[in-house]
Amino acid sequence: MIAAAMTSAVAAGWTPALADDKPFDNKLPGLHARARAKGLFFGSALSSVALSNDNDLLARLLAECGMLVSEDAFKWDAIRFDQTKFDFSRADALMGFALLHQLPVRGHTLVWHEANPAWLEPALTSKTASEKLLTDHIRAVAGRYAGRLAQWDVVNEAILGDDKKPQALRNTLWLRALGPAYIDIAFHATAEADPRALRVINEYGIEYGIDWQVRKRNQLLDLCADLVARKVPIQAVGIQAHLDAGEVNLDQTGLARFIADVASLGLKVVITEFDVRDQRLPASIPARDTAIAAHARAWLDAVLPNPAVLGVLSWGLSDRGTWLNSYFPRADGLPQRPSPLDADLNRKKLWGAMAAAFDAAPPRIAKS
Ligand code: 9MR
Repeated sequence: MIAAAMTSAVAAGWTPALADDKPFDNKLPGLHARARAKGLFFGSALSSVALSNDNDLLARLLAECGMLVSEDAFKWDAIRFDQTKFDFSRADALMGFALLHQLPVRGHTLVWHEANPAWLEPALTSKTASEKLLTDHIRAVAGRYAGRLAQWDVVNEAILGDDKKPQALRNTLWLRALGPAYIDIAFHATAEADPRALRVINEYGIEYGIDWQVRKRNQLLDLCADLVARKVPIQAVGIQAHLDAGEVNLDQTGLARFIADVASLGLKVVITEFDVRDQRLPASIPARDTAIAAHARAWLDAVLPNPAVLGVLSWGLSDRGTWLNSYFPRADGLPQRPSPLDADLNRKKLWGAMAAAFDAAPPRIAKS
């Protein structure tokens, strides 16, 4: 029922609480304040380049965000560029900024098939060597920031049914080296190194009601159920939420059911990399922004009601520097508009849609 109502609202060009195209006042309370009023949080990813040279963006981040995640600094290729040395300079810079401003940080990510240094896969010569490399890495990285990170994406993007591996696992360097046990090893090592950070399995492509994504939801659920049954210390599912405003199959009912199923396993949910690409929409900026905002609102309205959902992080606060212009370029060459703030750091309709979605979310009831 919800799905039908929202689909027709989107089709009708419905736009959330916007009488006209006037920008929102940047002095109104930020997205985190709106989320926090319901017991949720809002945060954003930040690149190391922006952290070191974009003070205007940093000022807006402080106004909008209650959590930070680095786009790059905690990945293997940042910390382990050299096999014999650890380089924590970028991660430490983010931690320093966050500490100064008392902002919680999520760590992203300890295990991924991308952003690895070239030396890594050749070094995975045996199960013993591979397990040692993985656990040593996790001990060093999660151990260094133990007690100071709110969450860890322990395993990122583990599933790809097309690879035809057991449990629909993606055929990655870690799967080849250790088999499915790499997931268990990573979660156990993280729990030992930093027991306080929420341990997340993070995934994309479960956002919509299209065939491969519906399959992926079930594959992820099965994987989580298996991990929980075997007492692997997983605590939450991260839904990346790289949305596509040109996708018509929002499937709110299926998405809400997926989240309820995750919650029934005793797991929390975090929306980890929210943004809305628009390469399938026409060029007009007002029309694009309206469609993006409506799409985001419809999606968030399906997700936020479940109390297992803890909060939302956008993958970049502003349209400046978004990854999407290189990964999903528009045919007309125009920059994409996926973020709550535009490239001049002004609040867009998407900002309004997100704020309104937080306002509409049921309050989380604190357990006494
Ligand atoms: O946005 C990130 C980009 O700047 C990096 O070059 C890239 C490789 O490290 O990773 C991008 O972030 C990805 C994230 O880590 C995992 N989910 C998909 C994100 C977009 O590709």
